[in-house]
Amino acid sequence: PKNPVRTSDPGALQMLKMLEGKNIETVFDRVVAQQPQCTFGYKGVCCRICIAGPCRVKKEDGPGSRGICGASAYTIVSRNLVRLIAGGAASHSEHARHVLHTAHALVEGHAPDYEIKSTAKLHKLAQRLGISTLDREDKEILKDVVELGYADFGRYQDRPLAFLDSFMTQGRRNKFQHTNVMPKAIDGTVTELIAQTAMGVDNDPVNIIFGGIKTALADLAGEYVGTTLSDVLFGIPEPIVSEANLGVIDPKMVNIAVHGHNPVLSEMVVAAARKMKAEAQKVGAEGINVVGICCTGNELLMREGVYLATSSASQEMAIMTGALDAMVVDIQCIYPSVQTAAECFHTKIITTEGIMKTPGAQHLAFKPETAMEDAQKLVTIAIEAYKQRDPNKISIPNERHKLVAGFSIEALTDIFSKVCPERPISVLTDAILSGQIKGVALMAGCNNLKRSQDESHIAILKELVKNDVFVIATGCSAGAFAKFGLMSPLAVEAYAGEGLKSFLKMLENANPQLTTGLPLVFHVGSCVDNSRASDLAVAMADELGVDIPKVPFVASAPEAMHEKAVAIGTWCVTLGLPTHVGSLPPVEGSDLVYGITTQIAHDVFGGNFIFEVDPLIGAQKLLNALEYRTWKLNI
Ligand code: BF8
Ligand code: SF4
Repeated sequence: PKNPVRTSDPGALQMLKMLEGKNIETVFDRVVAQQPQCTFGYKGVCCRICIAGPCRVKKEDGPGSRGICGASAYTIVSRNLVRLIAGGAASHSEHARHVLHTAHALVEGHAPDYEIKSTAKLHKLAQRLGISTLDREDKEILKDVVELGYADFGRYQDRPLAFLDSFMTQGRRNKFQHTNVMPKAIDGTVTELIAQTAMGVDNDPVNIIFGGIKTALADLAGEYVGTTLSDVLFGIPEPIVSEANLGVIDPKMVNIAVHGHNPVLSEMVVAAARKMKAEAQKVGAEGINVVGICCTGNELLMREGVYLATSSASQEMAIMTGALDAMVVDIQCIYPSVQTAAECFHTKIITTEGIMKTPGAQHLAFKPETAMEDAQKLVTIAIEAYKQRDPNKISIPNERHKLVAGFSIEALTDIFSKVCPERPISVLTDAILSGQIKGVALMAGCNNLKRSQDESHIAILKELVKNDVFVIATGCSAGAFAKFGLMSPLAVEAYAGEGLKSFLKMLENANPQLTTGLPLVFHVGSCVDNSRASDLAVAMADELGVDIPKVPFVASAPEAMHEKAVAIGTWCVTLGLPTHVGSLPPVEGSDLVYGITTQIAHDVFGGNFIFEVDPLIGAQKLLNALEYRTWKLNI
């Protein structure tokens, strides 16, 4: 490897070392080959919205300061920015739509392999949405929930999105109405934003950004659909012990990685693998080892305790162990390069969704109607591939760490309720008001190789917990902590400040039923499960009797990369959270747009972006924001 310094993940580092001298290309080579990156694109001042372009803002003033149509820097930067949000919202809602279709097939009797796993979640969800549960069959209730979900995707009437409105504080509902950003439909809002930002339409940066904010809220609604219905179908996560990093790939087993996002597929692969152990043994393996990558890995880790092999930037490394027999992918964050990497080994890449194919990879269209049959076919492909393994090519990093995951808000509330059954969330808010802990931080988002993989996630986490912040994590940020051994009770002693330590100890003492200690950082799920973080912020606001902008709650995406992360960051700000981003989005080309996202947003919504690439300074800014909010609450 030419550039091992681009990762700090101990498993990936070991893998790169093992690859030395073998002519295998990785993302760490390609990121270097892309340097220097185009500064126009970097600052957001390259417009390719119509084919008169590309137009670039080249000068401070005169004709060169505008595009051919006359669009100025603020128009170009804001349009580009909000189109990222549209991409993110489209992605999350595509995922959610798929979960919804599966639930629909279930109620229609066409998906015999799925069930309503959590009646409790179904009833809770229905009550939130105003759907009657009294004397009704679960399937009838689910039918109404699904219909409301579908209506949320395609509504034309003027009423707020149910999967957003029902989950918010009254203060946020009013705010969204007054500022005209309450979406009425998910699909319609995404489409409207694309239309709004087409050539020759909106060129007012404030109006464009408000369109982006509305779309980010539609994104949050999609996340709510995804999380809540996944809980109904697959269960509400509960504390669970597992392990993470490349060392979970077991040379004695048939190894199948599930990679992507959607539990609708990956849950079935796990179920099929559990049934097919004997088939694997027939080819000489000890059994079948399903491991997760990226967010579908997080979904399975949370609900099934499935090992997390790795996260976004090191996804190719799982193949390079030489012991991965198949990688089953669905949608999002799957590098096109996984197929190229697989061609150097025996690994089979199998795509499963109509909108996600890869030249050279096998495609098996996965359908809810034939889910178990499809999943068994996928497992069979892996078992067959196992026979083709080349023992000389196997090199698995000796790196795996124990962890505790599974902290849905229901699970956290349950833990708090052992201290105070009447008002569980007051356990958290009282600890903040008394100064025992400093507030709550959501750590989320991707890897972005503008910095060394995982380095910023780890640096910020350490800084926050040292200063007694209660940290929850999702997505590849959670993946980073898991891979580094920081999501374990053992890490508490080493890294938590005294206040956080005593708070966790108090919770453990009140919860003797827990078979494991509490971790340093609480895994709340995949990226769609950032909706769980929204739930926690809302619950804290309600407990404190204030709106979210007053709650000592911050968010950070230290290595944001995907369009989805831009959408999430934007709704975090709109909910009223100070939101740190450690990889600069393309906004520097317009002082006005930069100012709107970092300052004006605060005046309107009470939250704001904090763009800071230095992780320690970023962490300090988050701590300052928490301290300020707690001080205000206490006066
Ligand atoms: O949805 S954190 S790199 S895997 S986008 Fe992707 Fe980013 Fe990872 Fe999950 Ni989220
Ligand atoms: Fe150029 Fe305007 Fe077309 Fe953008 S929309 S590419 S600025 S002419």
